[in-house]
Amino acid sequence: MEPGEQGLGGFFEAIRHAVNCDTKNVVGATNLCHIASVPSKVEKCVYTQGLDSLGKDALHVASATASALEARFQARVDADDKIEPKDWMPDAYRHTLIRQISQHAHSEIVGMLPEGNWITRAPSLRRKAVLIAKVQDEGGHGMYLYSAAETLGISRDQMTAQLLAGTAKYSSIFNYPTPTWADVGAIGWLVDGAAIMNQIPICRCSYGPYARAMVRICREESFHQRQGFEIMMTLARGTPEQKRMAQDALNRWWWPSLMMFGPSDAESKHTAQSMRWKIKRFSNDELRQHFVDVTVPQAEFLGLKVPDPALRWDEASQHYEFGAIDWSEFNNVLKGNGPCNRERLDARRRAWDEGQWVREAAVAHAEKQKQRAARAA
Ligand code: BYC
Repeated sequence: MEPGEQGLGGFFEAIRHAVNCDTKNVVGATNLCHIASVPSKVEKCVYTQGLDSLGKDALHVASATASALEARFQARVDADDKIEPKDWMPDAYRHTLIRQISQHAHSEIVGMLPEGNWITRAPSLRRKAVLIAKVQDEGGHGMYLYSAAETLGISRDQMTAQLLAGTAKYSSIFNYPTPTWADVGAIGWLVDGAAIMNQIPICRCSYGPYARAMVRICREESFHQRQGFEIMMTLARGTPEQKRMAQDALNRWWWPSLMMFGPSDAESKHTAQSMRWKIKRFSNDELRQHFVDVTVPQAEFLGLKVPDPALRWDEASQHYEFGAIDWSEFNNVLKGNGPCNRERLDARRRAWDEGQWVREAAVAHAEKQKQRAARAA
């Protein structure tokens, strides 16, 4: 049985026991680095750059009706076959993937900013080295994801233009500020924790390039989550002032982290279709609940209090019940009115403008290499 086939609890349980990781017995760790049971065939393939908007199937099915093509496509999805870039796929499937993968890529890139804010002020050389490596990892994730989206027929320049024009979304969570060092811990613990909860199921997404990109990303996110938890543990066990800082960061990041999973299932316009296509394996609410169930005991281990007076363990359902999410805040952030929306986009626009000479130099260098090779031939 593969991860994802045995329901949410069983899925994460399988991950937990898949390999003998050093975090296995640490109460406070999420243990989501255990993704060895991701099918190995997923890891063997590489991206294809040969784009063809109709796909190889089109050569053989000129007379086939659209519904026959769709039925065959859905049968492949149902059989857990991977859909590859040159395969026939419904336009709506292609557009859904472009939307989700490009939003995901933008989130990784914009997500470098809140933590990048602390690189120059990290409290020790060790913390600085780790933080630089983490932020660099997020940049790498963005690159894999832009590459995965490109296999669907959109260019990196188009996606960048959409981000800079403010027409593309990126995760709501990165529109919140990081005023203290504890925010770096809270982001690693909660934001990366929520991200891997959401992203491990994507390792089994029906679209091959996206699924394969997620394997490495999840392994790295798992390390990020643990480094964040370790920062929180150090602060929580430090001076009263450090503990207050950790609690304050938890107070500010808790609710936005729950919002990361997206609107409630009742309000989610894409979930039902995305689950039929196996782009998503679990609904927003299922993943959010699982995050709460896993994270509340971690907060208790840290000696911190989750800022939710309605939070209580329900013996009958074996889940935590939690208070109502303020969806007006979420919608406001999505509309561009969060505390840092403007600042984040300004930073990306500045980086694009200031990187113009690098792009020009790279093109000039490639041209020079080409001419040199032509002369040598
Ligand atoms: N923020 O029908 P729904 C990271 C939008 S970065 C903003 O449920 P779907 C990291 C949604 O796009 C990881 N928008 O949509 C990096 C849709 O709008 P459109 C980021 C959101 O797609 C650095 C509308 O609301 N993770 O790990 O079925 C440092 C309706 O929603 C959000 C991903 O990108 C949101 N939170 O489900 C540290 C994961 N939620 O497009 C860490 C991949 C919803 O119709 N993405 N919206 O205009 C997904 O899994 C899914 O796209 C979502 C939403 C669960 C996010």
